[in-house]
Amino acid sequence: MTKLAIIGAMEEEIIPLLLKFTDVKENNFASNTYYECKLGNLDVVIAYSKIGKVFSTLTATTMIEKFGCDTLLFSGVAGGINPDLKIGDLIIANKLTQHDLDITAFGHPHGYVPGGGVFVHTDEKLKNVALEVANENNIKLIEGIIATGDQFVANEQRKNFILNTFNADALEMEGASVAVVCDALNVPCLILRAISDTADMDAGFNFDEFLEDSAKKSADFLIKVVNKLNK
Ligand code: 4EZ
Repeated sequence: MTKLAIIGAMEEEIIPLLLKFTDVKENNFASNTYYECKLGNLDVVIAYSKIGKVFSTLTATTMIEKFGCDTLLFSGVAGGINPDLKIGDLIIANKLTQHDLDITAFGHPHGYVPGGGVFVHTDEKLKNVALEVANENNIKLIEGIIATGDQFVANEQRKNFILNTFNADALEMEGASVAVVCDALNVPCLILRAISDTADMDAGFNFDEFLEDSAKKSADFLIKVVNKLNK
């Protein structure tokens, strides 16, 4: 690892991260701010992409192609689907899908387009480092499927569709697009999320209440992963 990218979707998701790094320099590019910084000798670039698949694709691609990052970590919050995931709990994706990608009219499964696959996988080694960190620190971390789409899900019907179609454990709006970029460009990635709500009719309310706390839980865990990677 020579340069590490850390992405969140919202400012709230990267604020607790930025505090941990030194020599922070702002670099404005493509209508966004990239924070170039250091952790000891390690070069790190941090940014929040803005919400959704398009903005997160732009940010992930920029991190890799413009800034030369060769490892990518995403930190943020998600809606829980798996009933084992309570607000504040952590999940890492072993694979992700775009739940709103739909050419089923042509007989294809949900999440599939020709040339792509229903699921995109994340890096096994990074995932194992995260699982080790969880183990060593006695932190609950679930490994599972994350479904991504350009919708804030706040109803049981959509949530159940995503559960039944993809067997997803959590849902959010950026993970799969970032993972697709990393897979295509051969950059190992880790998608980490802390639960802020359970994508039901209380989701909007819960999200507002728990965004800050859960974003910090994800950020604090991510820093532990970064420290282990940087040893
Ligand atoms: C998107 N992020 C939510 C951004 C919402 C409001 C101003 C995560 C997330 C999420 N995404 C948390 N809970 C969710 C849910 N129920 N549906 C979709 O990545 C911004």
